[in-house]
Amino acid sequence: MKNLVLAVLLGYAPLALGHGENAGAAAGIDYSKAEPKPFGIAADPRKAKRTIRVDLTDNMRFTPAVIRVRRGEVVRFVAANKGQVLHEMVLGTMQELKEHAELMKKHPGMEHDEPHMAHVAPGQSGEIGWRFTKAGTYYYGCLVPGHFEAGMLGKVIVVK
Ligand SMILES: [Cu+2]
Repeated sequence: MKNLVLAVLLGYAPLALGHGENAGAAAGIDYSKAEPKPFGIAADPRKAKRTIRVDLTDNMRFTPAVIRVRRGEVVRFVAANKGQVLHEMVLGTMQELKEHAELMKKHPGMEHDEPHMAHVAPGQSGEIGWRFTKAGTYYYGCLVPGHFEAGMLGKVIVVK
């Protein structure tokens, strides 16, 4: 398993450069046109009353791995990559993250950038502004091939 993860990491490494310029998904987003998702809607991080910093590390973990937020509050996530390889923070339902992780395995070079995700080069940080519109349990995962499978997953508990 370890070798597999390593092979995947090495295979993916060159892409890290391409992603490097993306300091945060929040840049250049027109929030008035944000599309509602089952887990909420993109929101201007400048309107957030709360910033939650999440560290992304090469042991395939997010710290913190559990976050509690209030329904309706705008949250600014700052995803800081403390590792040596590309990581990402992608918000979603468990089903969406699983489907997306499968897609990433089939198309490792797939480039996509949406407001609910931040691709973060080593040593950089990315930003996501989000409003969770429904109470429930949602997730954030790293969908760099191999990372999600290795357990790079966190949980957002949205309370009323
Ligand atoms: Cu990762």
